[in-house]
Amino acid sequence: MITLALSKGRIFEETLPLLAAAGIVPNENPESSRKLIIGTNRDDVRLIIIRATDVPTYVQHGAADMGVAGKDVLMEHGGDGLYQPIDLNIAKCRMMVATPVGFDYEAAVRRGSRLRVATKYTKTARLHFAAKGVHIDLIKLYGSMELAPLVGLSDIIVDLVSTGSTLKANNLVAVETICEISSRLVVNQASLKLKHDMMQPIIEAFKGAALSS
Ligand code: PRT
Ligand code: MG
Repeated sequence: MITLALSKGRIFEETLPLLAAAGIVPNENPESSRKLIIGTNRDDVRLIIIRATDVPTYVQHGAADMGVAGKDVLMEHGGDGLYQPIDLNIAKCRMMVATPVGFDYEAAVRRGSRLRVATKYTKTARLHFAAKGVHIDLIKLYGSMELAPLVGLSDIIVDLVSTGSTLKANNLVAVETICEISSRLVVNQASLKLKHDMMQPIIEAFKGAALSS
């Protein structure tokens, strides 16, 4: 049995065509089903539906043989015990620094001001500002980072941006790109050795579909 870990929403939706390329069709839609384990048209493949940030943990411990997770999630997790074979080119966005409109970020950085940064991505933010030599106070949040500067919790935020409409709606502006983000297929190393013959064709199909998309 091969267990593939996915999260609901955009990761599930954008992985569907890749699954199809591997001949795998889920029996249910996780948006409407409350089941956490979803069967597929193949007796030897099942899906588990978990929070995006939990995908690397399940794969690392072998509770899932493979999974799809954003590079943002993988950078925070660290990726121990994970084999990261393929950039799937899905769920694309950017990790960015954003500030309230009118905040002079460049000047603040030049002055060496101590910036208060609100983010879910503390490891990524710490590395980014350390590399720039900017002193920061990190404020860890679990969501809606865009609110923090509006109510004085932070000066700036580090968050994912795709269309930019969330920033715009909250009178914020992106001032710096930290990195480009897409989702990756991560694989448990022990599983890959033990179940190589079952897993390799799925990996190859994902690779082919990702390249042609
Ligand atoms: O939502 P939940 O708290 O359950 O978990 P999650 O946010 O980690 O999961 P989900 O499904 O929202 O995101 C899964 C993955 O999709 C992330 O790990 C990213 O790799 C990727 N992805 C791609 C995004 C976005 N685009 C994105 N725009 N994840 C989140 N966003 C959010 C962003 O944080 C911001 O709040 O959307 C908002 C901005 O969108 P725009 O279009 O207004 O710029
Ligand atoms: Mg989300």
